[in-house]
Amino acid sequence: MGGFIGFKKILIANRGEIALRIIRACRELGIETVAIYSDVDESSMHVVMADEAVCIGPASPKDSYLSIPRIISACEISGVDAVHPGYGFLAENPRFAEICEENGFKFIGPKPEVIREMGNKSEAKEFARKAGVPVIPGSNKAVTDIGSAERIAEEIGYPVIIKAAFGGGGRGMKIVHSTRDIEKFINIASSEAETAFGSGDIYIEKYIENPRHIEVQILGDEHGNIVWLGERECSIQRRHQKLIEEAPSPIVDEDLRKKLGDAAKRFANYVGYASAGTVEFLLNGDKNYYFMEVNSRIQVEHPVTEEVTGVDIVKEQIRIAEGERLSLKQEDVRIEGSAIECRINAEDPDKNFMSTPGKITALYLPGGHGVRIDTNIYTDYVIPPHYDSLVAKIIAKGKTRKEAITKMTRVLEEFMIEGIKTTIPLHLAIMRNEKFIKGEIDTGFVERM
Ligand code: MV4
Repeated sequence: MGGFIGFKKILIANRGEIALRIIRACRELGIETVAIYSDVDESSMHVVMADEAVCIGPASPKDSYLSIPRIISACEISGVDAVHPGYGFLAENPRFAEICEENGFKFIGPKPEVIREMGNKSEAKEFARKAGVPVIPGSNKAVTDIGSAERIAEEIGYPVIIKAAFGGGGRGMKIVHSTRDIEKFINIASSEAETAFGSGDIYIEKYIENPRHIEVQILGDEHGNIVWLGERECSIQRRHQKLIEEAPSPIVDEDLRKKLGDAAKRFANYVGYASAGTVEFLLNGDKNYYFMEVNSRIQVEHPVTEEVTGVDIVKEQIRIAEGERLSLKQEDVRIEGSAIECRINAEDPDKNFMSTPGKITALYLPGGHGVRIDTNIYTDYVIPPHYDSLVAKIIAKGKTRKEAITKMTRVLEEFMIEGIKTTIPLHLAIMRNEKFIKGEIDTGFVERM
């Protein structure tokens, strides 16, 4: 057999901190990198740090970071072996993955067919049920007529939640409290879904009040091996935007961790998942866990898992795409200590989180023992208004959760940034919140603050 020698050059189809994260992994693996950038990103750090850079178009994402033909052209002129999509943009677009492969560029992610299956949330839920993973009671498939919707809602009992099959991330959901509202909300949800996602398919579930959001990081290779790297607690969010993530979850004990891990592994095995991925669960007040959806990409919050397991998830993801076997077995995975990530956004918490693009006139990034900062900003960098407002991820690690919170507080106090408003004051308020310190958190926490 002719052994595959691995990638020589990778194109990173993204920008910002995740582009840097991927470039760093490539450099350590001895792989050359190609950045792509839009007109307004010429001075961005990912352009500086990559070995080569190709301008692919104007600021508007649809003409640059979302333009499949422009990105494929960049792959061709730079002669890359593979494409890393990062998160957001085209990361979970099955057609993009397919076109990369059709043109001879390996897509660093799961097979296009698996991305497509995970993109349909009601289909993914059906896979979970068949794989023996607990799912929230409700319609097994997308509901098509009002009659069966009413029957299912009656059967599971109100309140129920209506979700768009191609929604995900909380968009297009409707909570319904009584039978007299069901028809109206089915119609609203379906037409909104049609407009937003191009499909009016919806499904119904029993509504769980203020659940916790807990997700399991998995790695699967192309030889059928799967490991799970423990869970992340992601309940601290506002309007479906995560603010803080941690590993491990303060509510998950060894027994529950094993159940969640086994469930995630069973699911991944059932769908033939080969790459880094995340299986999301909801946890109710009685610590019952239910499958929610799968993210077939590297996630923003992957660093907290890296910090408590010592596994470089992006490097593993690249090696997997090269066809290599996982570098670790389940018994090699140990969760050690506690890590917390705060997402620092260029937003003004006092002005309803309005985004605050503009020039960073002064910057001092904290450091010290147990501190990691993943960021693309620098002094005099101008944050463009066209993209998301994440400016830095601070990850603090301690032997205990308490130590990690203390360290994070110190780092947030030390962080100096001028010229733009950020969410740092909100993060400080959360780190000093008694309930947060006790680990008494759920998805309603920020709204109740
Ligand atoms: C739910 C739920 C309660 N019951 N499903 C929001 C994101 C989307 N992926 C699913 N979401 C929810 N689904 C049932 N049956 C509550 C939420 C939810 C939520 C979930 C995770 C993190 C934050 C959230 C905030 C509000 C609602």
